[in-house]
Amino acid sequence: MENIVINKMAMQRALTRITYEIIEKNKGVNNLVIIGIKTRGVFLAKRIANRLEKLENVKIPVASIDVTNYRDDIEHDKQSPKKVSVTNDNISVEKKNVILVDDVLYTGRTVRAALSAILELGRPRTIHLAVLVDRGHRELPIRADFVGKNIPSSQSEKIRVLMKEIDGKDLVEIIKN
Ligand code: 3GP
Ligand code: 5GP
Ligand code: MG
Repeated sequence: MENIVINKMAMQRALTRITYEIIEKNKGVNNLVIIGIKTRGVFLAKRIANRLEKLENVKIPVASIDVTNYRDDIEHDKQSPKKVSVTNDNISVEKKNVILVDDVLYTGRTVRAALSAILELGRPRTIHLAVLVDRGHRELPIRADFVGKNIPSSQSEKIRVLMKEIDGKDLVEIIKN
């Protein structure tokens, strides 16, 4: 059974609200850097950056991060040492206000891994977390600062996030097994 929990308009509104919340929390957009967690977190990061740029008339640096190799719950091949891949090599997080963006927040292990990776790049002034969906079930003391929608879920359910950039449409649905 499938059930739409965020439609196209709701996704747009949630991202617009989060954009304003980011401006308010940071008292502007100075020294802001946005880092999206692959895959869909990167598209969300770009959409937020576009909105910020339109509102504040400044260029916002966006990077993407792949933290698969940093997760503590995935067995790692000894041959491939833990490695962060940040796509925008020119990005500097030193003394910056970093906004980390992901689509779904669940156990918190992905975010924990992303935090480690970012802190290895430098020492940001702040790191805040923005997610489109918080589905609960945290296993670590991690919370989001900006949330599109809280969707309490059972562990057997899955949240399917579709984004126009790769899926052809904007939609979030809850899939009950
Ligand atoms: P994403 O890379 O855009 O976040 O992990 C690969 C994809 O599988 C993810 O896309 C995510 O949407 C989807 N997915 C669904 N359930 C899970 C889950 O429990 N864990 C992870 N890591 N991904 C999930
Ligand atoms: P966590 O590390 O917090 O358990 O999970 C966060 C990551 O796992 C997110 O980046 C997301 O891709 C993925 N994830 C976990 N549960 C779900 C889910 O129900 N739906 C989707 N789309 N992704 C999930
Ligand atoms: Mg994700």
